[in-house]
This record gives sequence, C-alpha cells and structure tokens, in this order.
Amino acid sequence: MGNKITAVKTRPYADQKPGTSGLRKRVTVFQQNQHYAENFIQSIISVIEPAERQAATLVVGGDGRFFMKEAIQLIVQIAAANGVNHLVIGQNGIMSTPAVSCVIRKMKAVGGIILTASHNPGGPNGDFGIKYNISSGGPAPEGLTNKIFEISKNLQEFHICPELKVDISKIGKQTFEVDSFKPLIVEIVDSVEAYAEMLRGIFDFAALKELLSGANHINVRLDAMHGVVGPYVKKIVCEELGSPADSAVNCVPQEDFGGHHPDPNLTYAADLVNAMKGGKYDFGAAFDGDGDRNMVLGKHGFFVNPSDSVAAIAANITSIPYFQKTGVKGLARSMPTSGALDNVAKALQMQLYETPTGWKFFGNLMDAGKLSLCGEESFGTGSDHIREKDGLWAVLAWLSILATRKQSVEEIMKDHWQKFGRNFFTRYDYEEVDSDAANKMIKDLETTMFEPSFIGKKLTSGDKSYEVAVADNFAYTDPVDGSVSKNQGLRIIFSDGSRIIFRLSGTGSAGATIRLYIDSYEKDPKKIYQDPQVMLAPLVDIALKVSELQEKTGRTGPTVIT
Ligand code: G16
Repeated sequence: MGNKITAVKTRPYADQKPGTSGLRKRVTVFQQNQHYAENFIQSIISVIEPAERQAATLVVGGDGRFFMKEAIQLIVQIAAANGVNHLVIGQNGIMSTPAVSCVIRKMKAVGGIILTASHNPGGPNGDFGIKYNISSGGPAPEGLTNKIFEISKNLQEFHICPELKVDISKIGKQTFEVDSFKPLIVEIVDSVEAYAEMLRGIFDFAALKELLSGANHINVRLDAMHGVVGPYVKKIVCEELGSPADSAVNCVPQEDFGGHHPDPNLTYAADLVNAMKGGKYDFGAAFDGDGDRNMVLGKHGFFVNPSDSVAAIAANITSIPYFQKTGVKGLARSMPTSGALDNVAKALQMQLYETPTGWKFFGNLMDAGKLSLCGEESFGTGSDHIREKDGLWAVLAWLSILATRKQSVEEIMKDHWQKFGRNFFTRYDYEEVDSDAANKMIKDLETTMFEPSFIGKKLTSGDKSYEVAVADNFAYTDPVDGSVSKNQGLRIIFSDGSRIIFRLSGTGSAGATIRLYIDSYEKDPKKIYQDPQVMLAPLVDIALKVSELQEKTGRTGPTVIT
C-alpha cells in the first residue's frame, strides 16, 4: 500500500509575498498560523507543471536554523502528494545556499527549495524563510515569485502524504510508494563534497595549499558564525588546504546561531574584527547563516568594503584559473553598490551592468553569457560558476589573489585605489522602523525629489556643496528578456557623480528597514586613505536633512553602519 494522499482544506494568507530573497517571517508566524508553511510550500510546487513533476528532481536544503527540520518533512510530504518524483536533500537538512545552487545544476534538477532567512537571527524567536530557486540554480525571478504569491492568495487546499516520514540523517536513497504516482525517491546527500568538487575545478588548490600551509604560509581566521558554512570551511580550508583546525571558528551549525545575528558585517561579526585587530592573522573572513555572504578583513582588521572587494577581484581576475578558461564576459553590480567596479570595467574595457538589489537579477545575464563576475554592497560576491552569491568562493578568490601577488590585503587595496581612484562608500541601516513612518518618509522624499526645481538645486553641509544632477526612482529593464522592474530605490546623483540612495529592505521580517547608501568617488592620491565616515559626513548630513529621516521615524541613529 502506498502512502495515502490527503487534500487538506486551508484558508489563503494575504502576506506570503516573497521579498528580495524568498518569504521571510518570524518563526512564530510559521508556527502559530495554521498551515502557513504548508500553504507556501504548496504554492511553490504548484508552479511546477503537473506533467513535469513525475520526472522532476527537486533539491532541498537549509542553513540549519530552528524549524528547518519540520519544514523539510512538510516539503517531502507535500512534494510526494503532488507527484514530484525525486528529492535530493542535504544530510540533516544542511546545504548552504551556494551548494544548493551547485547541486541543482549538477543534478539537472527542476529547482530547489532553500530553508533560510539568510543573515537574520534564528531560534524560536528569530526568523525563518522559504525560498524557491529555478533550474539554472538561481533565485526565482520576479515573474515566478509573483505567480507563487498569486497562487498563495487564492489557495483553498493543499495535498499532503501525512504519514510519510523521512530519516534525513542517513546518506543514501530511500524509496516511498505513493498512491497514484510513481514511487518517490528521496536521496540524502553530503553536499559538502559536491561543492568542494566544484571549487577544485575553479581554483588552483595546490597554490592555495602552499599559501595556507606551505613554508611561508599566512595565518587566517574564518568565522562561520554558527551558520551552515562551517562544515564546508572545515573540509575545504582546513582538511584539504591544510589551514590549522583552529583557524576556523564557530563551525558547528546551530539552530539559533549561538544567539547571534549570523550577519558578516562590522557590527555583528565584531568578534572576528577584534580577533583580527590583535595582528596574529593576515586574512580574516566571516560568513552569514546560509553561506552566501562574506566579509573580508586584512591584518589588524583592515576592512575591505564589499563594493571594493568585487572591484579588486575584477582587477586581479587572472589569479583565478576558472576565468582564464572562460574569459570575462562582463561585470555587474547592484545599483546601490559603489561605482568601484565601474572604474575597473572602464579601465579594462569590460561591459558593466547595473541591476536592482537582489541576486536574481544577475541570473539572466549569466545565462545569456553576458556576465562572469558580480557583487553587491550587501556582502555578496560571486560569479557564473553558480547562480547564487558564494561566500567561500569569495574567500578563495581573495586567497588566490594573495597567492599570486604575494602582498597583504591592505597593500592590494591601497594599490587598487592608487590605480583606479577610490569610491568612498557607507551604508546606514535603520532596522525595525515603524512601517507606516518608513513608507511615508520614502513617499515624501520622492515627492520632494520629483519637484522640477529639485534638479540643479545645491544641497549644502558645512562648507561642502553638491548640485543635484539626477533624481529618480531606479528602474531596470532586463537586457535579456526586456522585463521591467520599477521602484528599486530613490537616487539623488550629484554633478560630481556622488550618490545618495534610499531604499526599503526586502529581507526584513518585522517593521521596515530603511537603508541609506552613500557613494562618492575620489581620485586625488592624497585623499584616498582617509576615513570613509569623515569623508562622507557632509553627504550623510545632507541625506538626513533632505529626507527628514530622524524627524519622520524618531530614529536618532542607525542600527548598523557599514
Ligand atoms: C538578499 C539578496 C541580495 C540583496 C540582499 C539585501 O541577500 O540575495 O541580492 O542584496 O538580500 O537585500 P535588502 O537590501 O532588500 O535587505 P540574502 O543574503 O539576504 O539572501
């Protein structure tokens, strides 16, 4: 007798709209609202054509956070009842976001479901998230996430095999009979090996091994922040490339990330920053919960801004064997990311694309053979080897540059600024602001910006004055499929190229997060080593004045400054 399929009546929820990267909500929202997770999982599977499902492989993995295991059982039960033939699941559910992308591509899967809220805190009072990736391995594009949302708003029932239980701790294949469908095959895999195999084909592992464990090796410190990337770091960097076991810390994934924000920035990865300040380590990096973000530090805590990181990788791209083989098809950055990459693209005569925030926008360009390397200010760096940003890839990219250039991180960055000039960049985050107040602030600012007299206006702070050249709400037309994405962030661009950008985050789970980004280019070699916060203070002041952020939100300071 096969597993029985039950059709369960449900009521639709109106708030299951995927954000920048999947549906992210408090764990309590998933736990306390009846069938909340079931509804969304059914909505995802419903976008796969029924005829396709009986031949389909679906990859399932997550970052180990609280509620992941329950969600995996639900996915198995709902996938089985909807006729999905083959599920590939990480052992104990563990599969980093880049590894899911890698495995989807390798298995030629129809797509994958990633259980993560990325850098958001975990645990019973933290966040949970469900995200759908397509057969390219990349996040579902907006057209598809809109379709999932539409289905979720009208859902009246879902199908489930309530008795079906899978042991996700045991590597290997399990087969389950399911009424009226072919048997379901559930394959539990060690995703670390599949991912490691991919990296071996991208980097020169012999050179990296020499750098990390040879006679003149450097000392590194990698902080997995109790996220999913720990086992990958241990296996690849420590066991395979020979870095000492204690060079990787917080490598055991925990359901609540040890009570911390698994967010690799200067605030939430303060432990790493402090450890680096001691001067014992030459290179440091931290990762987020699902292993796609990275923060790179040099000796004494020298901070590599993510916008600079992708620019430096671009300028040294021949250090990475993969690009020697594939060539460099093009570069891309998200709109709020600083123009540092543009300077490299111009100097090296490479095509540069400016996309909205969200890794999904890079996928089409990569699939069309237009893009090789891209990055975002939000600590995301990656290439067309997969369709997600990739934290450990970024670290090995940096280590490849160190191995080739035999210079420190700081020397490489300073040399870079000498050559290309420096884009000073900062981001202010105001987290969990009252949603109505945040929306009103953005709306009022847009009204001010769209007044005809705003263009040409001089905005002043102290003795600094900037003339408005462009004021708009960023819109993007995808050069591959012509799709248009509007309202992607308010931009004030000044006549010297400096930019002030405001947008609301699409990854928060409570209230609104306002992001303020400032980007300003400086080519005078005497000024390029200054502190970004000092250099950008007048523009920050102007941004706060023109937006009346403090008055309208009651916030006197940001939660995080990058
Ligand atoms: C996601 C997206 C990124 C985006 C980031 C920040 O990252 O994949 O492309 O830059 O969110 O988005 P927002 O500014 O809307 O919060 P992750 O690591 O959270 O999946």
